[in-house]
Amino acid sequence: MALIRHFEQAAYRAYERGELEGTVHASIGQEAVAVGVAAALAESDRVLSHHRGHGHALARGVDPGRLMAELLGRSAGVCGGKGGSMHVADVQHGFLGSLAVVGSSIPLAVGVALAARRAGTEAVCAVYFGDGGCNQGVLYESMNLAAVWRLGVVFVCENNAYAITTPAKKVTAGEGVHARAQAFGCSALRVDGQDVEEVAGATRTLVAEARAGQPALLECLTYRFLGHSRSDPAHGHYRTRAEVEQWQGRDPLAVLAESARMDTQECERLDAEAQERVREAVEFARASPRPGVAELARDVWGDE
Ligand SMILES: Cc1ncc(C[n+]2csc(CCOP(=O)(O)OP(=O)(O)O)c2C)c(N)n1
Ligand SMILES: [Mg+2]
Repeated sequence: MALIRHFEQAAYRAYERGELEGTVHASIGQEAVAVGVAAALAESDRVLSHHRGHGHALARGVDPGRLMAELLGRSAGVCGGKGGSMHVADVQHGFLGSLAVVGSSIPLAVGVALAARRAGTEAVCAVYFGDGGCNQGVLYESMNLAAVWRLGVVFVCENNAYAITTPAKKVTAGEGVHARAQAFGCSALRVDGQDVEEVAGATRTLVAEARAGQPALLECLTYRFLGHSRSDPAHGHYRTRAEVEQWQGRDPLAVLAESARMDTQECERLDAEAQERVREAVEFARASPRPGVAELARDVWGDE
């Protein structure tokens, strides 16, 4: 979690210096979802993500240097510097991709789980999406197919209460996405997304079910501490400063640090270690050249 926090802070600074083009969607405040879910997955499992996906990639074991290089558009990046912040994939780590079109990674997870079944493996596919993504119709086609074919999909909804400026509560009918999943016969749990141990525990339960052919959904109640993307201030017009501060009082790193599992010295050591890894990641990324024109058409077709 500390690695994700420092990494995204560094990405923001890189943007401010003009080293990172486009924008950055930081998951600061939501680190426990990325880490809790990843902790419950096996190495052979697969992950798909969305536009706010740096944390999901890092939690999955993607190298911070190669991820930072991707964000800075350098050829040492995991996608050769041609994907950027919102299009990250690292197949070797089972991170099959973050996709910027809201909801678009969800049906891919069903396909990945079907492929795993056909290959005779027990691998599951976890797919992260937001509360905005949960109102895309494709989620329900995906749940339906996963349920009737009994596929190993774990749908992970990161409910951070807003889709850009739209409050989830105003646009989500019924009791929420976990209740909708139950209507399809999926197992579903709703957890405190600020508590990494609670997220990991619930994910373990659901992953075991998914491996046995019972698709599942995990709804994590969380909050992004910063704005939607780099251009949105942390205290946008759509949410009050008091609300932001109340959630900042439930910082996932602090929640874990204050739990009986950690002591202050260990937290400080891990934080310093994470900071150093991010410093090295930025250095590594900067040392890599930008992809040249010759690389423009490479990776467009799978067989080339
Ligand atoms: C199909 C589609 N519509 C609109 C957008 C623009 N857009 C980018 S992020 C976003 C909000 C997504 O909200 P949510 O799913 O809750 O994720 P969060 O940003 O809160 O993590 C929107 C509407 C998009 N990328 N794709
Ligand atoms: Mg959201």
